[in-house]
Amino acid sequence: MQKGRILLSVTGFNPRRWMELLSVDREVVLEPDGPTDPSITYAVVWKQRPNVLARLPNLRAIFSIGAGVDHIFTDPGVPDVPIVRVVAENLTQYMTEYVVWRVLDHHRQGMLYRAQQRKKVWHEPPQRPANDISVGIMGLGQLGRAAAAALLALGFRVNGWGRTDRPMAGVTTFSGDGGLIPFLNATDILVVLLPLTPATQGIVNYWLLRELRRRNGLGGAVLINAGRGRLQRDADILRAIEDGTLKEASLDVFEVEPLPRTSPLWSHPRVFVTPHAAATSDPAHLTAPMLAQMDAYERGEPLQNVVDREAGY
Ligand code: NDP
Ligand code: OXD
Repeated sequence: MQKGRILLSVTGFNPRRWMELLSVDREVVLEPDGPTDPSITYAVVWKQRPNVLARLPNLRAIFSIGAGVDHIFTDPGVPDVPIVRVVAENLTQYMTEYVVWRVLDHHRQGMLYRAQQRKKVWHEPPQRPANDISVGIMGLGQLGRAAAAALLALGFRVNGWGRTDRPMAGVTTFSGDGGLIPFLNATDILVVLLPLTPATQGIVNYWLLRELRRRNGLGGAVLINAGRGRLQRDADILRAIEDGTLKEASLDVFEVEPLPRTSPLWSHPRVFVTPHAAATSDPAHLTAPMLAQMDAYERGEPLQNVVDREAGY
């Protein structure tokens, strides 16, 4: 029997490689043959065109090209079929590298040394051991837990905050609204790996940053956000850096992406900017598992990594 067609609906980047690799097993189209095309059984999407999925009668599941799925829900016409998100070793590894890289750079005073080098200054500031620093991970999920394990191996103390209490060996865990302030009060370097949902939008604001621990000798609290830009308020981060609430920040994500050229974040000496590049979705690693899931689902097996639509992630 002929396998159903895949609709590959992507905006913001060229999906050529995704097209090639998905096409090894199924016919792939970039547009359906009309809004009610019966031949489409799966959709693989990144910021799909609004309403393109709404009336496809035989659509069985939607596959997100990313770990996050907020890009799917901005479309008012998302039909009630399962949504599968990316959970993959390769993507997790990229995110772990990013988090470890940024934590170590802040911890080992990378910003100060780069400024000193530009001025040819030979000066060694005080060093402190990793086990004197608490890294707090907001969002102790697939990516947060892997980053936590790597940070623990380096000797950092690690706190984690989630919606529900999910203990992890070696990590001090906090959960829910009641756990947020104690989590922040015990955190020197805050790593944000939350999904963007109605409950988390704008959570990284000035008042939250005020709750981070600022101990003498450590030089101030640090923010690292690789979750989503709309978790944060860019202006609040600038304010916090300017008034000493934060010492430095590493930001991979922004309220508006691409970050507008007029944003003061681009040139701030204590902000490290990357272009939403912490953990890329590599089709060479992700298309085969997607195709395998489609086949397994058609054999009657359950889909893996299905989004909880009520929770929004
Ligand atoms: P998971 O779903 O595995 O983990 C999400 C975590 O956030 C869970 O610990 C969850 O709590 C927690 N959480 C969700 N909502 C709340 C809330 N309201 N209050 C407190 N905690 C909450 O996601 P991943 O780890 O796979 O990915 C996390 C995010 O990283 C993605 O959604 C995406 O936005 C971002 N991302 C960014 C990339 C980049 O390149 N910058 C690349 C890939 C992902 P609980 O454990 O209780 O469910
Ligand atoms: C993702 C992303 O969600 O790359 O995977 O942002």
